Amino acid sequence: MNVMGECKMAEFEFGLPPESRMLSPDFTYGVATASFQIEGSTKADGRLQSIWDKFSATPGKVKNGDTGEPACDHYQRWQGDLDIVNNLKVDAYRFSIAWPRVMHEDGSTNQKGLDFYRKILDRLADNGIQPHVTLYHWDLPQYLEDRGGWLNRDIAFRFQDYADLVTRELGDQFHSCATINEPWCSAFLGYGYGVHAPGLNNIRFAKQAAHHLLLAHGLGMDVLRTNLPDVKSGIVLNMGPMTPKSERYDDFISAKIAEAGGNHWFIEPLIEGRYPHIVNRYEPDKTPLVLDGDMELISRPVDFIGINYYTRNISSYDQENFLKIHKNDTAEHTDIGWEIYPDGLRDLLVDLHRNYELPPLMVTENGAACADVLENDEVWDDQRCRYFDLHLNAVHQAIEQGVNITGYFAWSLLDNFEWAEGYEKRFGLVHVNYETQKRTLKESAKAFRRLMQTRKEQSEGSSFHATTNSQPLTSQQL
Ligand code: GCO
Repeated sequence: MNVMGECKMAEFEFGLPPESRMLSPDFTYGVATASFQIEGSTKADGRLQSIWDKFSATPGKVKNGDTGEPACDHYQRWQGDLDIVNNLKVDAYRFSIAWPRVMHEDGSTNQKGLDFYRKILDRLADNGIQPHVTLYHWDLPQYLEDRGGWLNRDIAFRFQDYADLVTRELGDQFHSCATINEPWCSAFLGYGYGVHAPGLNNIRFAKQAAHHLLLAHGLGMDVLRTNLPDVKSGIVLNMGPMTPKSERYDDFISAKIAEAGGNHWFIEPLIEGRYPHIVNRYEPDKTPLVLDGDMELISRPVDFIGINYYTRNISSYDQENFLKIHKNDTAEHTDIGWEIYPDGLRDLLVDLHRNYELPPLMVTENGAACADVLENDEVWDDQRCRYFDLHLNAVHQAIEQGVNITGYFAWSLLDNFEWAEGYEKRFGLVHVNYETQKRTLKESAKAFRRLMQTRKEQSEGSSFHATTNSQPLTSQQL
Protein backbone atom coordinates (compact mmCIF):
# COMPACT_ATOMS: atom_id res chain seq x y z
CA MET A 1 0.00 0.00 0.00
CA ASN A 2 1.43 3.37 -0.87
CA VAL A 3 0.63 6.76 0.57
CA MET A 4 -2.08 7.27 -2.05
CA GLY A 5 -3.89 4.28 -0.58
CA GLU A 6 -3.49 2.28 -3.78
CA CYS A 7 -2.50 -1.35 -3.55
CA LYS A 8 -0.16 -2.38 -6.30
CA MET A 9 2.50 -4.96 -6.72
CA ALA A 10 6.01 -3.77 -7.07
CA GLU A 11 5.92 -0.26 -5.72
CA PHE A 12 9.11 1.11 -4.31
CA GLU A 13 8.98 3.52 -1.37
CA PHE A 14 12.00 5.60 -0.42
CA GLY A 15 12.43 5.07 3.30
CA LEU A 16 13.48 8.35 4.86
CA PRO A 17 12.82 8.42 8.61
CA PRO A 18 9.58 10.36 9.24
CA GLU A 19 11.35 12.90 11.43
CA SER A 20 13.91 13.62 8.69
CA ARG A 21 14.49 17.28 7.83
CA MET A 22 14.37 16.08 4.24
CA LEU A 23 10.63 15.61 4.63
CA SER A 24 10.07 19.24 5.50
CA PRO A 25 8.67 21.46 2.74
CA ASP A 26 11.72 23.73 2.73
CA PHE A 27 14.06 20.95 1.62
CA THR A 28 14.26 21.24 -2.17
CA TYR A 29 13.87 18.23 -4.46
CA GLY A 30 14.58 18.45 -8.12
CA VAL A 31 15.62 16.65 -11.26
CA ALA A 32 18.58 17.70 -13.41
CA THR A 33 19.63 17.79 -17.05
CA ALA A 34 22.29 19.51 -19.17
CA SER A 35 21.86 21.24 -22.52
CA PHE A 36 24.15 19.19 -24.76
CA GLN A 37 22.96 15.91 -23.28
CA ILE A 38 19.27 16.43 -24.11
CA GLU A 39 18.64 19.21 -26.62
CA GLY A 40 19.64 17.90 -30.06
CA SER A 41 18.89 20.40 -32.89
CA THR A 42 22.56 21.29 -32.84
CA LYS A 43 22.31 23.51 -35.92
CA ALA A 44 18.91 25.07 -35.28
CA ASP A 45 18.35 28.81 -35.07
CA GLY A 46 21.96 29.79 -35.58
CA ARG A 47 23.46 27.62 -32.82
CA LEU A 48 27.23 27.55 -33.20
CA GLN A 49 29.36 24.44 -33.12
CA SER A 50 30.48 23.37 -29.62
CA ILE A 51 33.54 21.37 -28.60
CA TRP A 52 31.26 18.39 -28.02
CA ASP A 53 29.87 18.57 -31.58
CA LYS A 54 33.39 18.41 -32.96
CA PHE A 55 34.68 15.83 -30.48
CA SER A 56 31.73 13.47 -30.88
CA ALA A 57 32.00 13.68 -34.68
CA THR A 58 35.64 12.53 -34.44
CA PRO A 59 35.80 8.77 -35.00
CA GLY A 60 36.69 6.75 -31.93
CA LYS A 61 35.96 9.42 -29.35
CA VAL A 62 32.41 8.49 -28.33
CA LYS A 63 31.01 4.95 -28.09
CA ASN A 64 29.13 3.78 -31.17
CA GLY A 65 29.96 7.07 -32.89
CA ASP A 66 27.08 8.74 -31.03
CA THR A 67 26.76 12.54 -31.26
CA GLY A 68 24.54 15.27 -29.84
CA GLU A 69 21.92 14.35 -32.45
CA PRO A 70 19.18 13.55 -31.80
CA ALA A 71 19.73 13.37 -28.03
CA CYS A 72 16.27 13.67 -26.47
CA ASP A 73 15.13 16.14 -29.12
CA HIS A 74 14.35 18.35 -26.16
CA TYR A 75 14.73 21.51 -28.27
CA GLN A 76 11.49 20.46 -29.97
CA ARG A 77 9.90 18.48 -27.15
CA TRP A 78 10.61 20.76 -24.21
CA GLN A 79 6.94 21.27 -23.38
CA GLY A 80 6.25 17.58 -22.94
CA ASP A 81 9.44 17.20 -20.93
CA LEU A 82 8.49 20.03 -18.59
CA ASP A 83 5.06 18.44 -18.21
CA ILE A 84 6.89 15.37 -16.93
CA VAL A 85 8.85 17.46 -14.42
CA ASN A 86 5.54 18.90 -13.28
CA ASN A 87 4.01 15.46 -13.07
CA LEU A 88 6.79 14.27 -10.76
CA LYS A 89 5.71 16.97 -8.28
CA VAL A 90 9.28 17.99 -7.53
CA ASP A 91 10.07 21.53 -6.43
CA ALA A 92 12.85 22.34 -8.84
CA TYR A 93 14.40 21.74 -12.24
CA ARG A 94 18.14 22.08 -12.77
CA PHE A 95 19.19 22.66 -16.39
CA SER A 96 21.95 24.38 -18.28
CA ILE A 97 22.09 27.03 -20.98
CA ALA A 98 24.04 26.33 -24.15
CA TRP A 99 26.57 29.10 -24.70
CA PRO A 100 26.70 28.39 -28.48
CA ARG A 101 22.93 28.89 -28.73
CA VAL A 102 22.63 32.28 -27.13
CA MET A 103 25.73 34.23 -28.18
CA HIS A 104 27.12 34.87 -31.65
CA GLU A 105 30.86 34.75 -32.24
CA ASP A 106 31.05 38.56 -32.17
CA GLY A 107 29.52 38.55 -28.68
CA SER A 108 26.10 39.71 -29.76
CA THR A 109 22.87 38.04 -28.68
CA ASN A 110 21.30 35.17 -30.57
CA GLN A 111 17.72 36.09 -29.80
CA LYS A 112 16.24 32.81 -31.01
CA GLY A 113 18.45 30.86 -28.64
CA LEU A 114 17.49 33.09 -25.75
CA ASP A 115 13.81 32.76 -26.66
CA PHE A 116 14.08 29.00 -26.23
CA TYR A 117 15.24 29.35 -22.62
CA ARG A 118 12.72 32.12 -21.94
CA LYS A 119 9.94 29.71 -22.92
CA ILE A 120 11.34 27.13 -20.52
CA LEU A 121 11.54 29.65 -17.70
CA ASP A 122 7.98 30.86 -18.38
CA ARG A 123 6.65 27.34 -18.34
CA LEU A 124 8.43 26.52 -15.08
CA ALA A 125 7.03 29.70 -13.56
CA ASP A 126 3.50 28.74 -14.66
CA ASN A 127 3.94 25.40 -12.93
CA GLY A 128 5.54 26.84 -9.80
CA ILE A 129 8.81 24.97 -10.32
CA GLN A 130 12.07 26.65 -9.31
CA PRO A 131 14.61 27.03 -12.14
CA HIS A 132 18.16 26.20 -11.00
CA VAL A 133 20.28 27.31 -13.91
CA THR A 134 23.83 26.29 -14.78
CA LEU A 135 25.67 28.62 -17.13
CA TYR A 136 28.38 26.22 -18.27
CA HIS A 137 27.88 22.47 -18.52
CA TRP A 138 30.72 21.76 -20.94
CA ASP A 139 29.39 22.89 -24.35
CA LEU A 140 32.08 25.47 -25.05
CA PRO A 141 31.75 27.23 -28.44
CA GLN A 142 34.33 25.63 -30.74
CA TYR A 143 35.62 29.02 -31.93
CA LEU A 144 36.86 29.61 -28.38
CA GLU A 145 38.58 26.23 -28.30
CA ASP A 146 40.26 27.20 -31.56
CA ARG A 147 41.83 30.07 -29.61
CA GLY A 148 43.11 27.73 -26.89
CA GLY A 149 39.91 27.03 -25.00
CA TRP A 150 40.35 26.74 -21.23
CA LEU A 151 44.13 26.93 -21.66
CA ASN A 152 43.85 30.54 -22.80
CA ARG A 153 43.42 32.91 -19.86
CA ASP A 154 41.31 35.19 -22.02
CA ILE A 155 38.51 32.65 -21.92
CA ALA A 156 37.68 33.57 -18.33
CA PHE A 157 36.80 37.05 -19.56
CA ARG A 158 34.79 35.66 -22.46
CA PHE A 159 32.86 33.59 -19.92
CA GLN A 160 32.22 36.74 -17.95
CA ASP A 161 30.72 38.36 -21.08
CA TYR A 162 28.55 35.32 -21.64
CA ALA A 163 27.42 35.25 -17.98
CA ASP A 164 26.59 38.93 -18.25
CA LEU A 165 24.50 38.42 -21.38
CA VAL A 166 22.54 35.47 -19.99
CA THR A 167 21.86 36.96 -16.59
CA ARG A 168 20.79 40.34 -18.00
CA GLU A 169 18.48 38.71 -20.52
CA LEU A 170 17.05 35.82 -18.51
CA GLY A 171 18.16 36.12 -14.90
CA ASP A 172 14.98 37.76 -13.61
CA GLN A 173 13.40 34.30 -13.51
CA PHE A 174 16.27 32.27 -12.02
CA HIS A 175 15.92 30.73 -8.58
CA SER A 176 19.58 29.81 -8.36
CA CYS A 177 22.48 30.22 -10.74
CA ALA A 178 25.63 28.10 -10.90
CA THR A 179 28.51 29.45 -12.93
CA ILE A 180 30.32 26.24 -13.85
CA ASN A 181 29.43 22.56 -13.57
CA GLU A 182 32.19 20.20 -12.45
CA PRO A 183 35.38 22.07 -13.37
CA TRP A 184 37.37 18.89 -12.54
CA CYS A 185 35.69 17.05 -15.42
CA SER A 186 36.14 19.88 -17.92
CA ALA A 187 39.78 20.30 -16.96
CA PHE A 188 41.00 16.76 -16.24
CA LEU A 189 38.79 14.64 -18.50
CA GLY A 190 39.01 17.25 -21.28
CA TYR A 191 42.63 18.45 -21.13
CA GLY A 192 44.39 15.86 -18.93
CA TYR A 193 43.11 12.42 -19.90
CA GLY A 194 41.69 13.02 -23.39
CA VAL A 195 38.38 11.29 -22.76
CA HIS A 196 36.15 14.35 -22.99
CA ALA A 197 36.19 17.28 -25.42
CA PRO A 198 38.52 18.75 -26.53
CA GLY A 199 40.52 15.53 -25.99
CA LEU A 200 43.96 16.72 -24.87
CA ASN A 201 46.30 14.59 -22.73
CA ASN A 202 48.50 16.62 -20.44
CA ILE A 203 48.12 17.04 -16.67
CA ARG A 204 49.90 20.38 -16.74
CA PHE A 205 47.25 21.54 -19.22
CA ALA A 206 44.50 20.13 -16.98
CA LYS A 207 45.66 22.18 -14.02
CA GLN A 208 45.95 25.37 -16.04
CA ALA A 209 42.49 24.75 -17.50
CA ALA A 210 41.18 24.16 -13.96
CA HIS A 211 42.62 27.48 -12.82
CA HIS A 212 40.98 29.31 -15.71
CA LEU A 213 37.65 27.59 -15.01
CA LEU A 214 37.83 28.77 -11.41
CA LEU A 215 38.88 32.24 -12.55
CA ALA A 216 35.89 32.28 -14.92
CA HIS A 217 33.71 31.34 -11.96
CA GLY A 218 35.09 34.26 -9.90
CA LEU A 219 34.65 36.77 -12.72
CA GLY A 220 31.20 35.32 -13.31
CA MET A 221 30.28 35.78 -9.65
CA ASP A 222 31.01 39.52 -9.91
CA VAL A 223 28.57 39.82 -12.79
CA LEU A 224 25.96 37.65 -11.06
CA ARG A 225 26.12 39.81 -7.93
CA THR A 226 25.44 42.91 -10.03
CA ASN A 227 22.81 41.45 -12.34
CA LEU A 228 21.12 39.02 -9.94
CA PRO A 229 21.26 40.53 -6.45
CA ASP A 230 18.34 38.38 -5.27
CA VAL A 231 19.35 35.08 -6.83
CA LYS A 232 21.34 32.40 -4.99
CA SER A 233 24.60 32.10 -6.91
CA GLY A 234 27.37 29.52 -6.65
CA ILE A 235 29.20 26.69 -8.37
CA VAL A 236 28.83 22.92 -8.77
CA LEU A 237 31.69 20.50 -7.98
CA ASN A 238 31.95 16.77 -8.47
CA MET A 239 33.63 14.88 -5.68
CA GLY A 240 34.19 11.41 -4.35
CA PRO A 241 36.33 9.75 -1.72
CA MET A 242 39.49 7.83 -2.58
CA THR A 243 39.58 4.88 -0.20
CA PRO A 244 43.00 3.34 0.52
CA LYS A 245 43.03 -0.38 -0.22
CA SER A 246 44.94 -1.15 2.97
CA GLU A 247 46.03 0.60 6.15
CA ARG A 248 49.62 0.66 5.00
CA TYR A 249 50.84 4.23 5.18
CA ASP A 250 51.86 4.43 1.52
CA ASP A 251 48.36 3.38 0.39
CA PHE A 252 46.82 5.81 2.84
CA ILE A 253 48.96 8.83 2.02
CA SER A 254 48.78 8.36 -1.75
CA ALA A 255 44.98 8.08 -1.53
CA LYS A 256 44.76 11.28 0.53
CA ILE A 257 47.01 13.18 -1.89
CA ALA A 258 44.84 12.02 -4.77
CA GLU A 259 41.74 13.14 -2.88
CA ALA A 260 43.37 16.51 -2.27
CA GLY A 261 44.09 16.81 -6.00
CA GLY A 262 40.53 15.92 -7.02
CA ASN A 263 38.33 17.38 -4.28
CA HIS A 264 40.26 19.95 -2.29
CA TRP A 265 42.00 21.42 -5.34
CA PHE A 266 38.60 22.89 -6.25
CA ILE A 267 36.90 23.67 -2.96
CA GLU A 268 39.88 25.05 -1.04
CA PRO A 269 40.54 27.94 -3.45
CA LEU A 270 36.82 28.77 -3.46
CA ILE A 271 36.55 28.89 0.31
CA GLU A 272 40.05 29.78 1.46
CA GLY A 273 41.62 31.42 -1.58
CA ARG A 274 44.55 29.03 -2.03
CA TYR A 275 45.37 25.72 -3.65
CA PRO A 276 46.15 22.82 -1.28
CA HIS A 277 49.83 23.09 -0.25
CA ILE A 278 50.20 19.34 -0.24
CA VAL A 279 49.31 19.07 -3.93
CA ASN A 280 51.61 21.87 -4.98
CA ARG A 281 54.40 20.30 -2.98
CA TYR A 282 53.82 16.90 -4.49
CA GLU A 283 53.54 18.14 -8.09
CA PRO A 284 55.45 21.47 -8.18
CA ASP A 285 56.12 21.19 -11.90
CA LYS A 286 52.40 21.05 -12.65
CA THR A 287 51.31 24.04 -10.59
CA PRO A 288 49.35 26.42 -12.83
CA LEU A 289 50.28 30.01 -13.54
CA VAL A 290 48.36 32.16 -11.07
CA LEU A 291 48.43 35.94 -11.40
CA ASP A 292 48.11 38.49 -8.60
CA GLY A 293 44.50 38.95 -7.65
CA ASP A 294 43.28 35.64 -9.11
CA MET A 295 42.74 33.96 -5.75
CA GLU A 296 40.74 36.93 -4.44
CA LEU A 297 38.44 36.63 -7.44
CA ILE A 298 38.13 32.87 -7.11
CA SER A 299 37.24 33.07 -3.43
CA ARG A 300 34.41 35.58 -3.79
CA PRO A 301 31.66 34.47 -1.36
CA VAL A 302 29.08 32.12 -2.84
CA ASP A 303 25.54 31.43 -1.63
CA PHE A 304 25.78 27.68 -2.16
CA ILE A 305 28.06 24.95 -3.41
CA GLY A 306 26.52 22.12 -5.41
CA ILE A 307 28.01 18.69 -4.84
CA ASN A 308 27.69 15.97 -7.48
CA TYR A 309 28.33 12.49 -6.13
CA TYR A 310 28.12 9.10 -7.81
CA THR A 311 30.71 6.70 -6.40
CA ARG A 312 34.12 6.31 -4.79
CA ASN A 313 37.42 4.83 -5.90
CA ILE A 314 39.69 2.40 -4.08
CA SER A 315 43.41 2.79 -4.60
CA SER A 316 46.82 1.52 -3.58
CA TYR A 317 50.23 3.15 -3.93
CA ASP A 318 51.94 2.29 -7.18
CA GLN A 319 55.66 2.77 -7.68
CA GLU A 320 55.36 3.72 -11.33
CA ASN A 321 52.04 5.60 -11.59
CA PHE A 322 51.68 6.69 -7.96
CA LEU A 323 48.19 5.18 -7.75
CA LYS A 324 46.54 2.01 -8.85
CA ILE A 325 42.73 1.83 -8.88
CA HIS A 326 41.08 -1.39 -7.72
CA LYS A 327 37.60 -2.79 -8.16
CA ASN A 328 35.76 -3.79 -5.01
CA ASP A 329 34.71 -7.31 -5.92
CA THR A 330 32.40 -7.66 -2.97
CA ALA A 331 30.28 -4.62 -3.78
CA GLU A 332 27.41 -4.04 -6.20
CA HIS A 333 28.19 -1.93 -9.27
CA THR A 334 25.93 -0.08 -11.70
CA ASP A 335 25.88 -0.61 -15.45
CA ILE A 336 28.60 1.99 -15.95
CA GLY A 337 30.88 0.03 -13.61
CA TRP A 338 30.64 2.37 -10.63
CA GLU A 339 30.46 0.93 -7.13
CA ILE A 340 27.28 1.68 -5.19
CA TYR A 341 28.70 3.29 -2.07
CA PRO A 342 26.24 5.57 -0.28
CA ASP A 343 28.43 5.95 2.82
CA GLY A 344 30.84 7.82 0.57
CA LEU A 345 28.28 10.58 0.07
CA ARG A 346 27.63 10.91 3.80
CA ASP A 347 31.34 10.84 4.66
CA LEU A 348 32.20 13.32 1.92
CA LEU A 349 29.60 15.83 3.10
CA VAL A 350 30.62 15.46 6.75
CA ASP A 351 34.30 15.71 5.86
CA LEU A 352 33.75 18.94 3.87
CA HIS A 353 31.74 20.36 6.77
CA ARG A 354 34.58 19.59 9.20
CA ASN A 355 37.29 21.00 6.96
CA TYR A 356 35.76 24.25 5.72
CA GLU A 357 33.54 27.17 6.64
CA LEU A 358 30.93 26.28 4.07
CA PRO A 359 27.93 28.03 2.60
CA PRO A 360 24.81 25.81 2.36
CA LEU A 361 25.37 22.73 0.21
CA MET A 362 23.00 21.21 -2.32
CA VAL A 363 23.41 17.74 -3.76
CA THR A 364 23.05 18.87 -7.35
CA GLU A 365 23.57 15.43 -8.95
CA ASN A 366 23.29 11.87 -7.76
CA GLY A 367 22.09 8.90 -9.75
CA ALA A 368 22.79 5.58 -11.39
CA ALA A 369 23.19 4.22 -14.92
CA CYS A 370 21.36 0.90 -14.99
CA ALA A 371 20.74 -1.84 -17.53
CA ASP A 372 17.07 -0.90 -17.82
CA VAL A 373 14.56 -3.12 -19.57
CA LEU A 374 11.42 -1.61 -21.04
CA GLU A 375 8.62 -4.15 -20.83
CA ASN A 376 4.89 -3.59 -21.24
CA ASP A 377 5.44 0.14 -21.09
CA GLU A 378 7.19 -0.11 -17.73
CA VAL A 379 10.75 -0.06 -16.49
CA TRP A 380 11.25 -1.81 -13.17
CA ASP A 381 14.58 -0.17 -12.29
CA ASP A 382 15.00 -1.81 -8.94
CA GLN A 383 18.73 -1.08 -8.73
CA ARG A 384 18.22 2.65 -9.37
CA CYS A 385 15.41 2.77 -6.79
CA ARG A 386 17.66 1.17 -4.20
CA TYR A 387 20.51 3.49 -5.19
CA PHE A 388 18.35 6.58 -4.61
CA ASP A 389 16.95 5.21 -1.38
CA LEU A 390 20.41 4.56 0.04
CA HIS A 391 21.79 7.91 -1.07
CA LEU A 392 18.81 9.92 0.17
CA ASN A 393 19.40 8.27 3.53
CA ALA A 394 23.10 9.11 3.32
CA VAL A 395 22.17 12.79 2.87
CA HIS A 396 19.79 12.48 5.81
CA GLN A 397 22.63 11.09 7.95
CA ALA A 398 24.94 13.93 6.93
CA ILE A 399 22.26 16.45 7.91
CA GLU A 400 21.92 14.68 11.26
CA GLN A 401 25.65 15.17 11.73
CA GLY A 402 25.29 18.90 11.29
CA VAL A 403 25.88 19.51 7.59
CA ASN A 404 23.69 22.24 6.11
CA ILE A 405 22.22 20.63 2.99
CA THR A 406 19.27 22.39 1.42
CA GLY A 407 18.39 20.28 -1.59
CA TYR A 408 18.79 17.10 -3.58
CA PHE A 409 18.62 16.75 -7.37
CA ALA A 410 18.35 13.38 -9.08
CA TRP A 411 20.50 12.88 -12.13
CA SER A 412 18.79 12.71 -14.51
CA LEU A 413 15.27 13.56 -15.65
CA LEU A 414 15.76 11.70 -18.94
CA ASP A 415 18.05 9.06 -20.37
CA ASN A 416 20.46 11.15 -22.41
CA PHE A 417 23.81 11.54 -24.17
CA GLU A 418 26.24 10.28 -21.54
CA TRP A 419 29.33 12.00 -22.97
CA ALA A 420 32.02 9.52 -24.08
CA GLU A 421 29.61 6.65 -23.30
CA GLY A 422 27.09 7.90 -25.88
CA TYR A 423 23.48 6.76 -25.51
CA GLU A 424 24.30 3.32 -24.17
CA LYS A 425 24.35 4.25 -20.49
CA ARG A 426 21.01 5.30 -19.11
CA PHE A 427 20.77 7.59 -16.08
CA GLY A 428 17.17 8.73 -16.54
CA LEU A 429 14.20 8.58 -14.22
CA VAL A 430 12.40 8.56 -17.53
CA HIS A 431 13.21 6.10 -20.29
CA VAL A 432 13.79 7.55 -23.76
CA ASN A 433 13.36 5.53 -26.93
CA TYR A 434 15.79 7.39 -29.20
CA GLU A 435 14.08 6.17 -32.40
CA THR A 436 10.56 7.26 -31.54
CA GLN A 437 11.44 9.74 -28.77
CA LYS A 438 8.78 8.14 -26.62
CA ARG A 439 9.16 8.81 -22.89
CA THR A 440 8.23 6.21 -20.26
CA LEU A 441 8.33 6.85 -16.54
CA LYS A 442 10.52 4.31 -14.76
CA GLU A 443 9.64 2.99 -11.30
CA SER A 444 12.26 5.35 -9.81
CA ALA A 445 10.37 8.36 -11.21
CA LYS A 446 7.17 7.09 -9.63
CA ALA A 447 9.00 6.51 -6.35
CA PHE A 448 10.13 10.15 -6.37
CA ARG A 449 6.57 11.24 -7.00
CA ARG A 450 5.41 9.14 -4.04
CA LEU A 451 8.13 10.68 -1.88
CA MET A 452 6.86 14.14 -2.81
CA GLN A 453 3.35 13.06 -1.88
CA THR A 454 4.50 11.62 1.46
CA ARG A 455 6.27 14.86 2.26
CA LYS A 456 3.22 16.91 1.31
CA GLU A 457 0.87 14.86 3.46
CA GLN A 458 3.29 14.90 6.34
CA SER A 459 3.63 18.68 6.28
CA GLU A 460 -0.10 19.23 5.81
CA GLY A 461 -1.34 17.16 8.73
CA SER A 462 0.31 17.04 12.09
CA SER A 463 -1.79 13.95 12.86
CA PHE A 464 -0.16 12.22 9.91
CA HIS A 465 3.18 13.21 11.34
CA ALA A 466 2.27 11.87 14.76
CA THR A 467 1.17 8.49 13.46
CA THR A 468 4.05 7.99 11.08
CA ASN A 469 6.55 9.01 13.69
CA SER A 470 6.15 5.72 15.43
CA GLN A 471 6.01 3.75 12.20
CA PRO A 472 9.07 4.38 10.09
CA LEU A 473 8.60 3.58 6.41
CA THR A 474 10.46 0.51 5.32
CA SER A 475 12.96 1.13 2.58
CA GLN A 476 11.24 -1.25 0.22
CA GLN A 477 7.58 -2.14 0.27
CA LEU A 478 6.98 -4.54 -2.55
C1 GCO B 1 28.27 15.63 -14.65
C2 GCO B 1 27.51 15.43 -15.37
C3 GCO B 1 26.50 14.68 -16.06
C4 GCO B 1 26.82 13.25 -16.24
C5 GCO B 1 26.68 12.49 -14.97
C6 GCO B 1 26.91 11.01 -15.10
O1 GCO B 1 28.00 16.81 -14.27
O2 GCO B 1 29.15 14.81 -14.53
O3 GCO B 1 26.87 16.63 -15.08
O4 GCO B 1 26.51 15.41 -17.22
O5 GCO B 1 25.94 12.76 -17.18
O6 GCO B 1 27.61 12.95 -14.05
O7 GCO B 1 28.20 10.77 -15.53
